[in-house]
Amino acid sequence: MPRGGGLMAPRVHSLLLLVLWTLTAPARPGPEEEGDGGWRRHRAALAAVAEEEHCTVERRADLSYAEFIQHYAFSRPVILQGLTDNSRFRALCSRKRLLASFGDNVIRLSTANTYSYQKVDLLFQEYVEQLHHQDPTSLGNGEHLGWRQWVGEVGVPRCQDPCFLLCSLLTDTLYFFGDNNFTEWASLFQHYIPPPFGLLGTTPAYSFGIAGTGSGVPFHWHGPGFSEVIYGRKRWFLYPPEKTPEFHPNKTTLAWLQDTYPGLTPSARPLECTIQAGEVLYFPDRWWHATLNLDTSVFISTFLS
Ligand SMILES: O=C(O)CCC(=O)C(=O)O
Repeated sequence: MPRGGGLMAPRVHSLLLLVLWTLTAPARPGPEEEGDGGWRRHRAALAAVAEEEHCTVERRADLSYAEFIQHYAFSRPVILQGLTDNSRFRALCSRKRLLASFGDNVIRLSTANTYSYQKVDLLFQEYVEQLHHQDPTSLGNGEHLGWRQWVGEVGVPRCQDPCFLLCSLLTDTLYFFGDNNFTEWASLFQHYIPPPFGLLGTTPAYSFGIAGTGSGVPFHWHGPGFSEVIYGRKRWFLYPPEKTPEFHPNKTTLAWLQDTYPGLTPSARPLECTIQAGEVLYFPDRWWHATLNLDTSVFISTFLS
């Protein structure tokens, strides 16, 4: 009998060990991740959360302020390229450096639902650690894409109140974005160079965020602003103010993408595009928008309010 017992063939045994290792190994930066600042991409996410087939938001390199005002500021979104160089800020936002500087900070997470104001306080380090254990196919609110495929639409288990925090963390409904303590994070924010385009009568205000693959914010609207991706990729969906989207405020963007988006006629589709690291999306006043992080993403918005 081979050493190690005859219950399991050695190849199966090695395969099982490999699967177990893949599931439980902590995220370690490898050479391929250095460009990601250590914000490891979740391999399983690739099939679940994909980029759009056609980007329908214009990309403009070297846009002048006059052109911005004339063609976009009050009328349509645009993706700005090459306007600022935030490589210093980007280096400071690597996983390792953020953890070293801010790991012990308490951060405030919000539920990523349109009309919910649930807040949860957590150590930044704990939040970062659980990002790598989030399931990119989670649909939020305790629902899971895998469960749906297995059990259909009926009888899908949901998180109940007593397990709210645990379920929310596991099912990706909590989001670190906005609610930043500007005193504690000032040493980082002072290195960010915002897009150099202001709007008369508005003051810029930052919101910094880090979020896991498959997470995002469902449709909502507010004043105009810019959103820059520092690491990762973020897919945006946008509708003009007069075109209220079909969506459920308590469903995640991923659930909307699975359930609603495929049934939209071409004319009912939103403008959409995936913003890559280093790009900046501008959204005009009162435009509806929803987001979906295709990777673990680090991002910063400049709201003009
Ligand atoms: O970046 C995100 O995921 C959310 C951004 C957003 O919805 C906003 O800026 O209002």
